[in-house]
Amino acid sequence: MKDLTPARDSLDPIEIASIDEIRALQLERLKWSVAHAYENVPHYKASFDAAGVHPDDLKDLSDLAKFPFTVKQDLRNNYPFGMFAVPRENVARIHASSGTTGQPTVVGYTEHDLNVWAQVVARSLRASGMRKGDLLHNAYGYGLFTGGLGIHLGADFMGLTTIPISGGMTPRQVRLITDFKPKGMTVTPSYALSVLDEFAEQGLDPRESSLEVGIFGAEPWTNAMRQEIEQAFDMHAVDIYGLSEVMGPGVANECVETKDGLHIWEDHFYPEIIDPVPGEVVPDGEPGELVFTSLTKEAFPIIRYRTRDLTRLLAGTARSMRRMEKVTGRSDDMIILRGVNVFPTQIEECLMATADLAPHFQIELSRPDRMDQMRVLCEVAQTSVGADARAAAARALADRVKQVVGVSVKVEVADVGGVARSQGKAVRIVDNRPKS
Ligand code: DLL
Repeated sequence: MKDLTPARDSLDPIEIASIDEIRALQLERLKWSVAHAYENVPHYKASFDAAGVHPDDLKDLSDLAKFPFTVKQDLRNNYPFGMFAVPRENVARIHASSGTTGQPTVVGYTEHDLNVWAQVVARSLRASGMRKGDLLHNAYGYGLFTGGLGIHLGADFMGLTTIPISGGMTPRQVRLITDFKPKGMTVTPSYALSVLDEFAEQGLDPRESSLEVGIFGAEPWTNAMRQEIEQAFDMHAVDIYGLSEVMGPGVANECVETKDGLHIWEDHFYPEIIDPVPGEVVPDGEPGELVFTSLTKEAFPIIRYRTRDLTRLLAGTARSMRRMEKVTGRSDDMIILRGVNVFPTQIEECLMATADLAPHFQIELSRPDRMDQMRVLCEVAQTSVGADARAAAARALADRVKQVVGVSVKVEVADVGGVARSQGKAVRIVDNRPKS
């Protein structure tokens, strides 16, 4: 794999500024952001007043802990535009969650916000190894989802040649990668696996493709998956994180030279980690739920938003800004099976360590007789894997899950193609338990 480390002098100066300089900038911006939210969004005025805090109480960064959290339900209660802090005419763009599990959450951006978004995505793409003039295959979905258009903004800002292919039509993805020869690909890791399968389907060797880096995010994925993808494509695989409520992609990104967690672009997004139950802030290094406060957003300021993503904060390495460890999962996706907490990423790690199995999987939960049961549906790596090897792989995976995670699961090994493929975010859990 090529060395894609960006030149030090190509970075934004703040990426490598001193911690003191970063903290001073954050405090100044935080004061503005909290006051902006309080003065212009009735929800924040009501929630700060109810908690007995006022923007003037914010004298130090640690004072943020006195302010109330914002949760997804607050956004739903203010559907569609109630959380906007500027007149609707000044909102240049709207994005929204798909709303498949309830009311969609709507977010807005002023021209200025779009410009900041472009800058942080460009910073992320550069950290991933992209340079002005490079070709980018952008397979994140275009539309209300922030993935496609968010990456596109940053790619335009840094002067890339963008192929706005969006998700889906997998044979065409492979065809255009082969014909256009992009250097980078932006896509969810699960869809990257579908693209990988399609290379094999077309009799092409992905290692011979032009791709030098894949920039993967929008869903949790493990270091074991990174190794698998890097090996299969002979390219770097780096992690990009973001969420629409905070901005979209480009809130944090790994550096290609270190791949040791995602640097949070802290000059725009202030992170905290809390213990989810009492909601207390925990020190850096401790695991917990990630909480974000926007520092510069005009249209949709967000104060102490509970992401439900579980990770921890670590000191900066390749950049001065702090890193977040690869996300273990969302607290919503945590399965409690007979008292044991299980995340799909743990199953992914066990799967990747088991011979003869492909990296695709889905978890099915059922309750046949009052006890919850978990079934892992996966598939053989190749059609040539015989019945004995298949049974052995199923046993090996069940044993590994028992040993590493501590739960008994049933494993079903399907034929190649037996697990539903994702075209964006993978659906990892199918819950067939009766609703209580
Ligand atoms: O998924 C934004 C995005 C697009 C990020 C493209 C990266 C690339 P939402 O649809 O609002 O926004 O979903 C946000 O996805 O709270 C996490 O649970 C999850 N997520 C996003 N990036 C990662 C990642 C976009 N790198 C939710 N690792 C977040 C793990 C991620 N989970």
